[in-house]
Amino acid sequence: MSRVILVTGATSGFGKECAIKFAKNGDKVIIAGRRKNRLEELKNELKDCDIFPLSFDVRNKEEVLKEISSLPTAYQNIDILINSAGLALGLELSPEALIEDWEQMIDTNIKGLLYVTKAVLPTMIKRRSGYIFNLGSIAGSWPYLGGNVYGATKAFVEQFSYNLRTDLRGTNIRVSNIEPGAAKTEFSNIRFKGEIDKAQKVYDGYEPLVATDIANLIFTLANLPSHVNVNSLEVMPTAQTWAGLHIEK
Ligand code: NDP
Ligand code: 8X3
Repeated sequence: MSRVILVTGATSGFGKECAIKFAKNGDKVIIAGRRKNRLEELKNELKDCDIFPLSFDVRNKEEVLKEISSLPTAYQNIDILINSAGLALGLELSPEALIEDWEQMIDTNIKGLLYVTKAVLPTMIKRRSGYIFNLGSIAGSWPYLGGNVYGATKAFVEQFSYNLRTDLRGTNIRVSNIEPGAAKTEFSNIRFKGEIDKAQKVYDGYEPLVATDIANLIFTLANLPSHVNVNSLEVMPTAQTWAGLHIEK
């Protein structure tokens, strides 16, 4: 039976590939993002699929609640929420990092994810069914130079995912925190604010993850029997491993 999927961050990267994967499977997909032109392009690309574009900025609480609560009837019963909207800004060490970048990451990765989740929960609870995928990151568990607030926002996403799952016991709603490592999307273009050469260097010399890797994993988890909950899934390119513990001498 076709499910209703809400994907935030559907204009690029993981979110976009999740939207494509579920839509081609015959699910109804609500694609969300700020860039309306990208949403329209994706709708056209998937013209044989059931797609509903919904443009909002996850940082705008009123807009999030208004847009999600006024969905047409056919899209109201959201079965799966994929919280992919998010970003890293800058890779400066804490003393040099811009406070405005920190604020934007907190507002998007933490508060935005909370607003969307809060908007979707009541119907899931009423229907005693649902699946929430949060895009955490390896950065939420493993510090790296310049990761500072980005990593901290993803640590929040991890703990919130576990706590949400705990609060939702008895509701049949599943929650998974997906924690990818280096994946070649527009992520680094955004982090380095359009400095494309710098962004490209992040992925030079090895085979990074790509967005379809993560979309395929999310799709697989979404199709597991409903009594199975994968709490977290850490995924890295084979070429990437944990850093050694550095001692400054
Ligand atoms: P992309 O930059 O390719 O996509 C980010 C998406 O987030 C875009 O669709 C963008 O849409 C959306 N977005 C950003 N800010 C807002 C906002 N204020 N309101 C609504 N939508 C917003 O990056 P990825 O696909 O790689 O990243 C997706 C998620 O995965 C993020 O949470 C990221 O932190 C996480 N992640 C990424 C990894 C990577 O290496 N790529 C690894 C681990 C986790 P628009 O601009 O149109 O609004
Ligand atoms: C993105 C992964 O390692 O670039 O969340 O921070 S990393």
